Amino acid sequence: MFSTKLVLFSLLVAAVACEELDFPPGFQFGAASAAYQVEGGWNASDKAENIWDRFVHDKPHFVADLANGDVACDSYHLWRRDIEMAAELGLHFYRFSIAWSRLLPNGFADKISEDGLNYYNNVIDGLLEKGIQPMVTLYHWDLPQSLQDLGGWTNPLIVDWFGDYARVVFSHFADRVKIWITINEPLSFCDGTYSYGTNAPGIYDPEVGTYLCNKNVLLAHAKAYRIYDKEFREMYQGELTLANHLMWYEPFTPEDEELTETARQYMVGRYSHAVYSKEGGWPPAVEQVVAELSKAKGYSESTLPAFTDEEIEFIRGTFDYYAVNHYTSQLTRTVDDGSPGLNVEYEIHPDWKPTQSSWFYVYPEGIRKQILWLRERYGDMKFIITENGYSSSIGLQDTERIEYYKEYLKQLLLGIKEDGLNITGYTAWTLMDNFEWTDGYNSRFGLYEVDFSSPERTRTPKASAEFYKNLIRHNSLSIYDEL
Ligand code: PSG
Repeated sequence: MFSTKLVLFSLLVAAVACEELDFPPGFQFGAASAAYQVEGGWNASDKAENIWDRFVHDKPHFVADLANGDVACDSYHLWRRDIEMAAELGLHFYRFSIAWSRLLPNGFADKISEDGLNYYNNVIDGLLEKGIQPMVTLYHWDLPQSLQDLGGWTNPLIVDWFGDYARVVFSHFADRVKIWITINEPLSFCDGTYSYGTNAPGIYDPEVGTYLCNKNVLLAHAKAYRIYDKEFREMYQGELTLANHLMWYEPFTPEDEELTETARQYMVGRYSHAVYSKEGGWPPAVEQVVAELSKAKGYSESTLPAFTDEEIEFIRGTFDYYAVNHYTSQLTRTVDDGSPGLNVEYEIHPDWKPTQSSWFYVYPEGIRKQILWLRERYGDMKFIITENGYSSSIGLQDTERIEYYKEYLKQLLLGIKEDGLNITGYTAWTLMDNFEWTDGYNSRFGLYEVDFSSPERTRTPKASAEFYKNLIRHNSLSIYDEL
């Protein structure tokens, strides 16, 4: 009798513990990729050159091992296998991006490539046949070179070029694609290009280029959103937003909190405030930092381009959810040297484990804190994790990657259950090893290994693929661990 009770009690405890590790019913799991990182076929059919094609061919020394994405995973030819992998994992959705210069070889909407259309129709229809929702990114860094030659993201005309491109995409695919990301991680390509010169097209112009790109990206995103609203929403009922790169900044000591918040506004608010905040426009802290920097350079006006009232209204509220790309965190420490601008130093906590990527240390709590910060600043809304994953050089027995996924997913569960965060989906970066930008093929993020030495680009599931598949099947972390 006593022992029966005990057994029943322990079962009950176990069941409750299990439930704690369940994701809400209907939670959506997916995996992501991006056109330039996987497709290859860089000059197949009438596809035109884009800025990454030009960058890797003209400045190969910018990329580790002089690698490039000419062939990459050859998904331009092997898309059937990609869909098979997505189905093997049981993904609810697959996030991929459209290569602008494959669909519109001139960059402009005057000519649409038949082969480009066919390719993306095949991918979309192939996914839907397996019951997998396509989640489509319009722009994942591969601007047509023809548009770069006209000034690219620093030319305000790009707002219309992007709008025209978006309209072509929506009119051909919005009948089947219901979830959209307009632009992926503008911080990475605006700041990456103009502040650091390390992202294609590698033009160093930190005072002017970065902020022009920043402003035009926000307007271009809003343009695509408004076009969807006006011409497509009623018919297709899709959801759109832009995806931001979110590094969590944690104060080194409580005294560092004030400048840490300025750092968050500079790195996250600069690409979020205009869209998600009640008042719109630039975050005041960013206006102040750039004004100070400009003054110190001897300019009589700030190099942060102002928004007109119309522009503020045009951008404000152009979202249906918040797309979270999050990998890592940094500690911020105030350096009181009286110099203009943002006086902080970034550090890594000694307990945070390094990964294969130089910028990337493991701090699982960061993802929960980051999303709580977003909710506090911009209000309660729907969050979808659109990228999260782990980089290593280890092959098929990738236990560290499984550990990473478990820990970060647990933090999301805590955010959902204890903080009431409205997180409805999670996207693993990435379906398969691919061209990791300037890190080439050294940093591997894939659930599937790709053999880049074989012309077949053979894909093999890693241990993490098995983990992810089980997680999705049970909609729970309970089969692995306790909280
Ligand atoms: C994301 C986050 C950081 C740097 C680069 C990225 N960070 O926290 O310092 S790039 C982002 C991108 C995708 C990459 C993936 C991994 O959208 O294309 O392959 O993350 O770097």
